[in-house]
Amino acid sequence: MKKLLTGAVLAGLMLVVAPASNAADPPKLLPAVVTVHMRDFKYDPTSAKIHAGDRVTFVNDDAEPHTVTASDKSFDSEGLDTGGTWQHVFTKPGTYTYFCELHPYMKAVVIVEPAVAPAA
Ligand SMILES: [Cu+2]
Repeated sequence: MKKLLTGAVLAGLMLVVAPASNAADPPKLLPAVVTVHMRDFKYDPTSAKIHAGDRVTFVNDDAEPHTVTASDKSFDSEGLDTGGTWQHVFTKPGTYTYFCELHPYMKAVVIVEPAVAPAA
């Protein structure tokens, strides 16, 4: 009788423990690596959503030079020739609109949300 009870308790524990351990898996926060291309006089994508601390790489695929210039001048790639790349780490949450100084009709935005969890 005692043995049966122990087995039943153990089985019950395992049922409880198994789903709990799955639920306890922490969401993995990979550092986002977002790339924005400059192509055909447009930024692609025109809207990128990231988290604070993420880095964005800008790549000029056009035959013309472009810049990545913040509307508030908080960052500026200066001229990027064909194939040129520039990276920027967005440390503060906010909405950052930017444009090309050479072609001001080129506009896009990076939306920086607060970091979800501290990196372990
Ligand atoms: Cu341009």
